[in-house]
Amino acid sequence: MRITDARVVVCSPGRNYVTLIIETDEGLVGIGDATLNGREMAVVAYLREHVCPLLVGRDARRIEDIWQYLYKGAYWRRGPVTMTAIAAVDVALWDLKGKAADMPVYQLLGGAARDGVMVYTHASGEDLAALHRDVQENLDLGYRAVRVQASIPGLASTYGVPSAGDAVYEPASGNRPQEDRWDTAAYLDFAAEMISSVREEFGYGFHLLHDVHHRLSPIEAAHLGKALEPYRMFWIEDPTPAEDQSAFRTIRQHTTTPLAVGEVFNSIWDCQHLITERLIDYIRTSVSHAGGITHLRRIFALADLYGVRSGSHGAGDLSPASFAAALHVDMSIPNFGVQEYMGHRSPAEEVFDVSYSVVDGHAHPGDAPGIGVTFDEEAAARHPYEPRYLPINRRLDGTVHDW
Ligand code: CS2
Ligand code: MG
Repeated sequence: MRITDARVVVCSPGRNYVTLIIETDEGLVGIGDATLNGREMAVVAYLREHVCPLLVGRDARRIEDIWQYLYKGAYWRRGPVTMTAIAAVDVALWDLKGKAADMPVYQLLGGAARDGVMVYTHASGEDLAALHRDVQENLDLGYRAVRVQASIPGLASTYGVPSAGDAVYEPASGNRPQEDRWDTAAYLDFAAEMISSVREEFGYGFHLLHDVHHRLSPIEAAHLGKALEPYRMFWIEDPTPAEDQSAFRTIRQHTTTPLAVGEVFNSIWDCQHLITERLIDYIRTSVSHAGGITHLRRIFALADLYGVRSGSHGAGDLSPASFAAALHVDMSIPNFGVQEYMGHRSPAEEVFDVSYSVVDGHAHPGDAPGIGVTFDEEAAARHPYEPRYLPINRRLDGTVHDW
C-alpha cells in the first residue's frame, strides 16, 4: 500500500483544526489531527514543506519505520511542532492500517481491555451557584467524573471558565492574544472554598478534578494539595509549570492529593523522571501532541511499570480525529485512568463525521474500520482559518506569569 498523496487542510468549524490527509494507491484515505492551538500554521508549514514530500511513494503499512524516519531522521528531535506533525502522520497511518484490515484501531492494539472509557467533563461558573448548576447538569447527564473551575472573585476573567453558552474558553481575539490578570493569593483562597462547596453540595459519589493551569510555585502547589486532601480529589492538574519535573518532588513530599500533568509534553523524555520516580499519578500526554498512537503507547507502557495511569488531554482544540485516536488507545491499554472530554463546538460535525459515542459518562470509539472519523474537505472549505490565540496571563503588577 503506497502513499500517493499527503496534504494538509486548515479549517475553522467552530475553532481552528489542522488535518493531514494521506491517500494510497489502494484507494484508502487516512486522516490525522495536526492542530497546535495558537501555533497552527507552524505545523502546517512543517508538514507541507518537510514531511508530505517525504511520504509520497512510501509503504503506508510501515508505521514504526516511518515514525523513526521522521523522528530520528530529522536530527532535530522533539518539540511541540515536530511531535504534532509526526503524530498526525502516525494517526493517519493507523487509520489506514485499520481500514486495510477492516478493523477498528483498538482491535489492532490488542482489543478492548474495558467496556468503555470513563471520561471527565467540564463544569464551570461565574460564581459558585452557577458552578453548582453546571455540576448538577453534568451529573444528570450521567458523568461520573467532573472537572470544576469557577471565576476567581476580584479578577476580570478566569481561564477555564467560558462565557455563558459558549463551548470554548479561549476568547476569539483575532490577531492578538487577550491579556488576563492573575492573583495567586486570591486563587488559593478561592480554590479551597470552591472545592469544599462542591463536596458539601453534591457529596462524594463522583470523581472531582481541578485544573491549576501551571500557575503555582512548588510550595504553593503543596499548600493547595494539602488544603484539598479532605475532599478526595481524583486529581489536581498542572499545579506548576510542567517543564520543571523536579518541582513535583516538593509537591509530593507534602501532599497525598493525586497529581496529573502532561498536556504540554510532547515526548517520553518529558515524562521520564515524573514516572520513574513516581512523582505523579496520572500522565496527560495527548495522542496528537506527543507523536501519535505509536509514541503515546510507549509513554503509557512506561507509566504502567510505575503504577501511573493515563488521563489524556481531550480539550476542544484537539480535533475529533484526535479524540477518536485517543479512545482507541484508552480502550486497549491496561493502565487507563480517565479521558478528558470537552466535546466539539458546532459546526465541527459538518466537517468531521464520527463513529465514537459518549453515553453515561463513558466513551466508546465505535467499530468502524480505522479511527472511525471521516473528514469532509468540501465542508471544511466553507470554514476558513481564522488566527486565534490563547490568552496571555499577567500578575496584578503587569509581570507575565506562568500558565
Ligand atoms: C486545558 C486545555 O483541557 C485542559 O485541561 O488545560 O484547555 C488547554 O488549556 C488547551 O487545550 C490549550 O490549547
Ligand atoms: Mg489542562
